Amino acid sequence: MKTKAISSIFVLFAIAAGMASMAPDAFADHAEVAIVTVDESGFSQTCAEAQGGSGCYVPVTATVDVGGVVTMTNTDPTGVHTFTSGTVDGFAPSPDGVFDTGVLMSGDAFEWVPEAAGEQPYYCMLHTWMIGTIIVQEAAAEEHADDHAAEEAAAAEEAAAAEEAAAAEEAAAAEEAEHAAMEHAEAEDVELMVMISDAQVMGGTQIELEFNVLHLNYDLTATQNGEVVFEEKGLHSMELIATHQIDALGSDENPIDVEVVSLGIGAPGDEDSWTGPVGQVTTAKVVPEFGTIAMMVLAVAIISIVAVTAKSRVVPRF
Ligand SMILES: [Cu+2]
Repeated sequence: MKTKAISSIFVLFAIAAGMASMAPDAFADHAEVAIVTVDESGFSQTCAEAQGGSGCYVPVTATVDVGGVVTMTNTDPTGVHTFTSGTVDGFAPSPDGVFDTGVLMSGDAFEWVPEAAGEQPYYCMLHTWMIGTIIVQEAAAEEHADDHAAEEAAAAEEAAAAEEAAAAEEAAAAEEAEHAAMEHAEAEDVELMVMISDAQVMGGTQIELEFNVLHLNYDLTATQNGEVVFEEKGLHSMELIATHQIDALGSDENPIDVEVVSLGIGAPGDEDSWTGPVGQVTTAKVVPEFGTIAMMVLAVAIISIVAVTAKSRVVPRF
């Protein structure tokens, strides 16, 4: 028993040491920097600085040299996230097109090589309270003395590990980044993303749709056992989030199938001026068995009218 207690203490030390080496400063290697997402940052806003948190990305402010490599990894086992360059005002995002990881499933990573010095803000398209900053500096700028030596060593180790993990993807990632840049140039505003979440509310099911665009017109249909339990055509979402109440409960045996079909983006009733992708965006099986408050991400999907949709990661998720 005593041995066990002692070894537990060792484990604790190891964990503490590990955590210390993960302190934000340890990442401040300027040639390479790794940014990760905070666990459960998609469900709770407590990580957000507005809520007094320390940031939903770690480190929340990262520094890298021009020509260096920023590796962005979704390390959150509970959700999907993006690193999208630009700013967000409340729920209204303004992507600036410098980089966009697209939807990163847990464990996915993306590399960005900054080409110009300056401050680059970014956010998560799916959880707009998640924001971070990358400070890009000239490579020759500020090589301070050895007060950072230990940290740099730790960071280098960290970076080496990240590099190893990323090495296999590197060539592909570079190519992908190029494509992504092209895609952005051509298709900035026509990519449509819808995320479906659900919760059990008032004996029924609350469906929450989260969009990456304002003013989406769409049809929403829900069926259970082949019967339509909810059907609304020509819905219009003024905001990035729309909530619908369905008077039925899904279960493992009798799930509710939800389908979202995009009709286009624009003012309601003015179909001729609508833009953006049209067609089925996503479907999801709704089984709200996890309490009344938690929203569960059921599906994330992106459709796009450009030819390079293969690069846009259509990710239906059940
Ligand atoms: Cu997120």
